[in-house]
Amino acid sequence: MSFIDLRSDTVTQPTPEMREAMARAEVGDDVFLEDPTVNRLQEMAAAMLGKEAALFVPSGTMGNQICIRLHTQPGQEVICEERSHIYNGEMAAMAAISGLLARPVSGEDGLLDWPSIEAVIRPGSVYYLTRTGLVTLENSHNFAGGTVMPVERMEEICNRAHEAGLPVHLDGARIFNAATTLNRDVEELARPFDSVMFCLSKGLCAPVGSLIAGSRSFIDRALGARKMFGGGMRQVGVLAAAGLVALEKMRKRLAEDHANAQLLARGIAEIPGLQIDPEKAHTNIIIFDISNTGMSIADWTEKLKARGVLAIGINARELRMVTHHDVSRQDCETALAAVREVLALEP
Ligand code: TLP
Repeated sequence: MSFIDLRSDTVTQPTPEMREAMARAEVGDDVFLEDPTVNRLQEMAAAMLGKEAALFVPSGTMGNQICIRLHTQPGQEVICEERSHIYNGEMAAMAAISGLLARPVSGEDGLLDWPSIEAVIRPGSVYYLTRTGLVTLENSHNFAGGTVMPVERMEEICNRAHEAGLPVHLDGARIFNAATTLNRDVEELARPFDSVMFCLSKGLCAPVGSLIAGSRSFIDRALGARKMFGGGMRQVGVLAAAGLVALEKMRKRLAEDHANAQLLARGIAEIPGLQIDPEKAHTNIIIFDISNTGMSIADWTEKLKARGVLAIGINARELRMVTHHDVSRQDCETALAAVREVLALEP
Protein backbone atom coordinates (compact mmCIF):
# COMPACT_ATOMS: atom_id res chain seq x y z
CA MET A 1 0.00 0.00 0.00
CA SER A 2 1.38 3.42 -0.85
CA PHE A 3 0.69 6.18 1.64
CA ILE A 4 -0.07 9.86 1.37
CA ASP A 5 2.61 10.86 3.83
CA LEU A 6 1.68 14.09 5.62
CA ARG A 7 3.76 13.40 8.74
CA SER A 8 6.43 15.92 7.77
CA ASP A 9 8.17 17.61 4.86
CA THR A 10 11.28 15.74 6.06
CA VAL A 11 9.92 12.63 4.28
CA THR A 12 10.49 14.15 0.83
CA GLN A 13 12.56 12.08 -1.59
CA PRO A 14 15.52 13.65 -3.38
CA THR A 15 14.46 14.63 -6.90
CA PRO A 16 15.96 12.86 -9.97
CA GLU A 17 18.01 16.02 -10.64
CA MET A 18 19.43 15.81 -7.11
CA ARG A 19 20.38 12.15 -7.53
CA GLU A 20 22.15 12.97 -10.76
CA ALA A 21 24.00 15.90 -9.20
CA MET A 22 24.99 13.66 -6.27
CA ALA A 23 26.39 11.01 -8.59
CA ARG A 24 28.46 13.60 -10.47
CA ALA A 25 29.59 15.66 -7.45
CA GLU A 26 33.21 16.71 -7.20
CA VAL A 27 34.34 15.97 -3.63
CA GLY A 28 37.24 16.37 -1.20
CA ASP A 29 37.88 16.11 2.54
CA ASP A 30 35.63 18.74 4.05
CA VAL A 31 37.38 18.71 7.44
CA PHE A 32 40.39 20.07 5.48
CA LEU A 33 37.91 22.53 3.88
CA GLU A 34 38.75 20.88 0.55
CA ASP A 35 35.34 19.81 -0.72
CA PRO A 36 34.61 22.11 -3.67
CA THR A 37 30.89 21.27 -3.75
CA VAL A 38 30.45 21.99 -0.03
CA ASN A 39 32.37 25.24 -0.45
CA ARG A 40 30.07 26.23 -3.31
CA LEU A 41 26.96 25.43 -1.25
CA GLN A 42 28.25 27.43 1.71
CA GLU A 43 29.05 30.43 -0.51
CA MET A 44 25.63 30.28 -2.14
CA ALA A 45 23.85 30.02 1.23
CA ALA A 46 25.80 32.94 2.71
CA ALA A 47 25.06 35.10 -0.34
CA MET A 48 21.35 34.22 -0.27
CA LEU A 49 21.05 35.10 3.40
CA GLY A 50 23.22 38.21 3.11
CA LYS A 51 25.72 36.92 5.67
CA GLU A 52 29.53 36.84 5.49
CA ALA A 53 29.81 33.06 5.75
CA ALA A 54 27.86 29.82 6.13
CA LEU A 55 28.61 26.28 7.30
CA PHE A 56 27.08 22.97 6.21
CA VAL A 57 25.96 20.84 9.17
CA PRO A 58 24.34 17.38 9.29
CA SER A 59 21.04 18.45 10.89
CA GLY A 60 18.94 21.39 11.96
CA THR A 61 19.32 20.34 15.56
CA MET A 62 23.10 20.42 15.37
CA GLY A 63 22.98 23.79 13.59
CA ASN A 64 20.78 25.33 16.27
CA GLN A 65 22.86 23.85 19.07
CA ILE A 66 26.19 25.03 17.63
CA CYS A 67 24.81 28.58 17.41
CA ILE A 68 23.34 28.44 20.91
CA ARG A 69 26.65 27.17 22.27
CA LEU A 70 28.69 29.89 20.61
CA HIS A 71 26.47 32.78 21.73
CA THR A 72 26.35 31.81 25.42
CA GLN A 73 28.23 30.82 28.58
CA PRO A 74 27.24 27.84 30.78
CA GLY A 75 24.79 28.90 33.49
CA GLN A 76 22.94 31.44 31.33
CA GLU A 77 19.34 31.46 30.16
CA VAL A 78 18.12 31.24 26.58
CA ILE A 79 14.81 32.95 25.84
CA CYS A 80 12.69 30.92 23.44
CA GLU A 81 9.03 30.56 22.53
CA GLU A 82 7.13 27.97 24.58
CA ARG A 83 6.34 25.75 21.57
CA SER A 84 9.70 26.27 19.83
CA HIS A 85 11.61 23.35 18.39
CA ILE A 86 14.75 24.40 20.26
CA TYR A 87 12.85 23.92 23.53
CA ASN A 88 10.63 20.93 22.67
CA GLY A 89 12.30 19.01 19.90
CA GLU A 90 16.03 18.87 20.58
CA MET A 91 16.30 16.51 23.54
CA ALA A 92 17.08 19.33 25.97
CA ALA A 93 20.41 19.70 24.16
CA MET A 94 21.05 23.24 25.38
CA ALA A 95 20.97 21.95 28.96
CA ALA A 96 22.66 18.61 28.36
CA ILE A 97 25.44 19.85 26.09
CA SER A 98 25.90 23.54 26.82
CA GLY A 99 24.85 23.94 30.47
CA LEU A 100 22.03 26.38 29.72
CA LEU A 101 18.52 26.93 31.02
CA ALA A 102 15.67 27.52 28.61
CA ARG A 103 13.43 30.43 29.48
CA PRO A 104 10.22 29.63 27.56
CA VAL A 105 7.86 32.52 26.84
CA SER A 106 4.43 32.11 25.31
CA GLY A 107 3.64 34.06 22.13
CA GLU A 108 0.25 34.36 20.45
CA ASP A 109 0.26 31.76 17.65
CA GLY A 110 3.87 31.04 18.59
CA LEU A 111 4.97 34.56 17.70
CA LEU A 112 6.87 36.44 20.38
CA ASP A 113 6.88 40.24 20.67
CA TRP A 114 9.40 42.55 22.26
CA PRO A 115 7.43 43.38 25.45
CA SER A 116 7.08 39.69 26.39
CA ILE A 117 10.80 39.14 25.82
CA GLU A 118 11.85 42.31 27.63
CA ALA A 119 9.79 41.24 30.65
CA VAL A 120 11.99 38.17 31.26
CA ILE A 121 15.42 39.58 30.44
CA ARG A 122 17.76 39.53 33.39
CA PRO A 123 20.62 41.96 33.07
CA GLY A 124 24.11 40.86 33.94
CA SER A 125 24.39 43.70 36.46
CA VAL A 126 22.27 41.87 39.07
CA TYR A 127 24.73 39.32 40.44
CA TYR A 128 22.24 37.02 42.19
CA LEU A 129 19.88 36.41 39.22
CA THR A 130 20.46 33.98 36.38
CA ARG A 131 21.69 35.96 33.39
CA THR A 132 20.06 36.00 29.99
CA GLY A 133 22.55 34.98 27.30
CA LEU A 134 20.55 34.73 24.10
CA VAL A 135 17.17 35.30 22.47
CA THR A 136 15.93 32.80 19.86
CA LEU A 137 13.05 33.06 17.37
CA GLU A 138 11.56 30.47 15.00
CA ASN A 139 10.22 31.39 11.54
CA SER A 140 8.12 29.69 10.33
CA HIS A 141 6.98 28.33 13.67
CA ASN A 142 6.55 24.58 13.39
CA PHE A 143 4.49 23.52 16.42
CA ALA A 144 2.33 26.64 16.30
CA GLY A 145 1.10 25.50 12.88
CA GLY A 146 3.69 26.98 10.52
CA THR A 147 2.89 30.55 11.51
CA VAL A 148 5.03 33.33 10.08
CA MET A 149 6.49 36.36 11.85
CA PRO A 150 6.54 39.59 9.80
CA VAL A 151 9.95 41.09 9.02
CA GLU A 152 9.20 44.29 10.98
CA ARG A 153 8.47 42.30 14.18
CA MET A 154 11.76 40.39 13.83
CA GLU A 155 13.64 43.65 13.23
CA GLU A 156 12.16 45.25 16.31
CA ILE A 157 12.99 42.27 18.51
CA CYS A 158 16.56 42.04 17.19
CA ASN A 159 17.22 45.79 17.45
CA ARG A 160 15.93 45.98 21.00
CA ALA A 161 17.76 42.80 22.05
CA HIS A 162 21.00 44.17 20.60
CA GLU A 163 20.48 47.41 22.54
CA ALA A 164 20.16 45.23 25.64
CA GLY A 165 23.47 43.56 24.73
CA LEU A 166 21.90 40.25 23.67
CA PRO A 167 22.53 38.26 20.48
CA VAL A 168 19.56 36.79 18.58
CA HIS A 169 19.51 33.44 16.77
CA LEU A 170 16.88 32.43 14.20
CA ASP A 171 15.72 28.84 13.88
CA GLY A 172 14.81 29.27 10.24
CA ALA A 173 14.44 25.55 9.50
CA ARG A 174 11.68 26.64 7.08
CA ILE A 175 12.85 30.19 6.36
CA PHE A 176 12.10 29.78 2.64
CA ASN A 177 8.47 28.93 3.47
CA ALA A 178 8.28 32.05 5.62
CA ALA A 179 9.85 34.19 2.85
CA THR A 180 7.35 32.77 0.33
CA THR A 181 4.37 33.69 2.53
CA LEU A 182 5.74 37.15 3.33
CA ASN A 183 6.70 37.68 -0.31
CA ARG A 184 10.04 39.06 0.89
CA ASP A 185 13.57 38.12 0.00
CA VAL A 186 15.05 35.59 2.42
CA GLU A 187 17.93 38.03 2.95
CA GLU A 188 15.49 40.52 4.51
CA LEU A 189 14.29 37.86 6.93
CA ALA A 190 17.83 36.87 7.92
CA ARG A 191 19.30 40.40 8.09
CA PRO A 192 18.67 41.39 11.74
CA PHE A 193 19.93 38.11 13.24
CA ASP A 194 23.40 37.29 14.53
CA SER A 195 23.01 33.72 13.33
CA VAL A 196 20.50 31.81 11.24
CA MET A 197 19.97 28.08 10.78
CA PHE A 198 17.96 26.72 7.85
CA CYS A 199 17.28 23.20 6.57
CA LEU A 200 17.74 21.75 3.09
CA SER A 201 16.13 18.47 4.11
CA LYS A 202 12.55 19.65 4.66
CA GLY A 203 10.39 21.31 1.99
CA LEU A 204 13.44 21.77 -0.24
CA CYS A 205 13.69 17.96 -0.65
CA ALA A 206 17.43 17.42 -0.11
CA PRO A 207 18.14 14.11 1.64
CA VAL A 208 20.34 15.50 4.45
CA GLY A 209 21.68 18.76 5.75
CA SER A 210 21.24 22.24 7.14
CA LEU A 211 23.30 25.42 7.10
CA ILE A 212 24.16 28.00 9.67
CA ALA A 213 25.08 31.51 8.62
CA GLY A 214 26.57 34.53 10.35
CA SER A 215 29.68 36.71 10.45
CA ARG A 216 33.01 35.30 9.23
CA SER A 217 34.40 35.16 12.78
CA PHE A 218 31.26 33.39 14.06
CA ILE A 219 31.47 30.73 11.34
CA ASP A 220 35.21 30.28 11.99
CA ARG A 221 34.33 29.44 15.60
CA ALA A 222 31.43 27.27 14.42
CA LEU A 223 33.89 25.06 12.52
CA GLY A 224 35.47 24.05 15.83
CA ALA A 225 32.12 23.54 17.55
CA ARG A 226 30.85 21.39 14.68
CA LYS A 227 33.91 19.13 15.00
CA MET A 228 33.44 18.95 18.77
CA PHE A 229 29.78 17.94 18.31
CA GLY A 230 30.87 15.14 15.96
CA GLY A 231 29.62 16.87 12.83
CA GLY A 232 32.87 17.12 10.86
CA MET A 233 32.16 15.32 7.59
CA ARG A 234 34.50 14.18 4.84
CA GLN A 235 33.56 13.72 1.15
CA VAL A 236 30.21 15.28 1.88
CA GLY A 237 29.97 17.06 -1.45
CA VAL A 238 27.70 14.16 -2.46
CA LEU A 239 25.13 15.66 -0.08
CA ALA A 240 25.97 19.29 -0.78
CA ALA A 241 25.31 18.63 -4.47
CA ALA A 242 21.68 17.86 -3.64
CA GLY A 243 21.64 20.97 -1.45
CA LEU A 244 22.68 23.15 -4.39
CA VAL A 245 19.75 21.84 -6.43
CA ALA A 246 17.48 22.43 -3.41
CA LEU A 247 18.54 26.07 -3.17
CA GLU A 248 18.50 26.74 -6.88
CA LYS A 249 15.29 24.97 -7.84
CA MET A 250 13.09 23.84 -4.99
CA ARG A 251 12.41 27.04 -3.05
CA LYS A 252 10.53 28.50 -6.01
CA ARG A 253 7.72 25.93 -5.76
CA LEU A 254 6.86 26.24 -2.05
CA ALA A 255 3.73 28.32 -2.74
CA GLU A 256 2.20 25.16 -4.19
CA ASP A 257 2.63 23.39 -0.83
CA HIS A 258 1.07 26.36 0.94
CA ALA A 259 -1.97 26.28 -1.35
CA ASN A 260 -2.38 22.56 -0.64
CA ALA A 261 -2.15 23.21 3.12
CA GLN A 262 -4.89 25.86 2.74
CA LEU A 263 -7.05 23.32 0.95
CA LEU A 264 -6.64 20.91 3.87
CA ALA A 265 -7.14 23.61 6.52
CA ARG A 266 -10.30 24.98 4.90
CA GLY A 267 -11.73 21.49 4.40
CA ILE A 268 -11.00 20.47 7.99
CA ALA A 269 -12.45 23.73 9.38
CA GLU A 270 -15.80 22.71 7.86
CA ILE A 271 -15.87 19.33 9.59
CA PRO A 272 -17.86 19.42 12.84
CA GLY A 273 -15.77 18.41 15.86
CA LEU A 274 -12.42 19.48 14.40
CA GLN A 275 -10.88 22.84 15.23
CA ILE A 276 -8.56 24.85 13.03
CA ASP A 277 -8.42 28.48 11.93
CA PRO A 278 -7.34 28.40 8.27
CA GLU A 279 -6.29 32.07 8.48
CA LYS A 280 -3.53 30.94 10.83
CA ALA A 281 -2.26 28.22 8.51
CA HIS A 282 0.33 30.51 6.94
CA THR A 283 2.59 27.96 5.25
CA ASN A 284 2.77 24.18 4.62
CA ILE A 285 1.90 23.00 8.15
CA ILE A 286 -1.57 22.55 9.57
CA ILE A 287 -2.36 21.61 13.15
CA PHE A 288 -5.89 20.81 14.23
CA ASP A 289 -7.57 19.91 17.51
CA ILE A 290 -9.29 16.51 17.64
CA SER A 291 -10.17 16.56 21.35
CA ASN A 292 -13.92 16.92 20.73
CA THR A 293 -14.14 13.83 18.58
CA GLY A 294 -14.14 11.21 21.34
CA MET A 295 -11.05 9.60 19.80
CA SER A 296 -7.44 9.77 20.90
CA ILE A 297 -4.48 10.83 18.77
CA ALA A 298 -3.51 7.14 18.46
CA ASP A 299 -7.06 6.29 17.24
CA TRP A 300 -6.80 9.05 14.67
CA THR A 301 -3.38 8.13 13.33
CA GLU A 302 -4.34 4.44 13.11
CA LYS A 303 -7.64 5.07 11.36
CA LEU A 304 -6.06 7.50 8.92
CA LYS A 305 -3.27 5.02 8.25
CA ALA A 306 -5.82 2.31 7.48
CA ARG A 307 -7.14 4.71 4.82
CA GLY A 308 -3.69 5.36 3.35
CA VAL A 309 -2.96 8.67 5.07
CA LEU A 310 -0.10 9.33 7.50
CA ALA A 311 -0.20 12.19 10.04
CA ILE A 312 1.35 12.69 13.47
CA GLY A 313 0.15 13.91 16.82
CA ILE A 314 2.18 16.72 18.35
CA ASN A 315 0.48 16.39 21.75
CA ALA A 316 -2.59 14.66 23.25
CA ARG A 317 -5.04 16.97 21.43
CA GLU A 318 -3.49 18.08 18.18
CA LEU A 319 -2.78 16.34 14.91
CA ARG A 320 -0.27 17.73 12.39
CA MET A 321 -0.26 17.45 8.61
CA VAL A 322 2.53 18.88 6.47
CA THR A 323 2.32 19.34 2.70
CA HIS A 324 5.35 19.00 0.45
CA HIS A 325 6.71 18.17 -3.01
CA ASP A 326 5.68 14.50 -2.81
CA VAL A 327 1.96 15.11 -2.10
CA SER A 328 -0.26 16.50 -4.83
CA ARG A 329 -3.46 18.52 -4.63
CA GLN A 330 -5.34 15.33 -5.44
CA ASP A 331 -3.57 13.58 -2.53
CA CYS A 332 -4.77 16.37 -0.23
CA GLU A 333 -8.37 15.94 -1.49
CA THR A 334 -8.02 12.21 -0.77
CA ALA A 335 -6.62 12.93 2.71
CA LEU A 336 -9.55 15.23 3.42
CA ALA A 337 -12.00 12.51 2.38
CA ALA A 338 -10.18 10.11 4.73
CA VAL A 339 -10.56 12.55 7.65
CA ARG A 340 -14.31 12.83 6.95
CA GLU A 341 -14.58 9.06 6.74
CA VAL A 342 -12.85 8.55 10.10
CA LEU A 343 -15.45 10.73 11.77
CA ALA A 344 -18.43 9.35 9.92
CA LEU A 345 -17.47 5.85 11.04
CA GLU A 346 -17.69 6.80 14.71
CA PRO A 347 -20.99 5.93 16.46
N1 TLP B 1 11.40 19.26 12.72
C1 TLP B 1 10.88 17.94 12.48
C2 TLP B 1 10.71 17.16 13.79
O1 TLP B 1 11.82 17.23 14.59
C3 TLP B 1 9.52 17.61 14.56
C4 TLP B 1 9.57 18.02 11.76
O2 TLP B 1 9.11 16.98 11.30
O3 TLP B 1 9.00 19.12 11.65
N2 TLP B 1 13.86 23.49 13.85
C5 TLP B 1 12.61 23.29 13.43
C6 TLP B 1 11.67 24.42 13.40
C7 TLP B 1 12.21 22.02 13.00
O4 TLP B 1 10.97 21.84 12.61
C8 TLP B 1 13.15 20.96 13.01
C9 TLP B 1 12.75 19.55 12.63
C10 TLP B 1 14.44 21.22 13.46
C11 TLP B 1 14.77 22.50 13.88
C12 TLP B 1 15.51 20.16 13.54
O5 TLP B 1 15.93 19.70 12.31
P1 TLP B 1 16.59 18.24 12.16
O6 TLP B 1 15.47 17.25 12.18
O7 TLP B 1 17.31 18.31 10.87
O8 TLP B 1 17.52 18.06 13.31
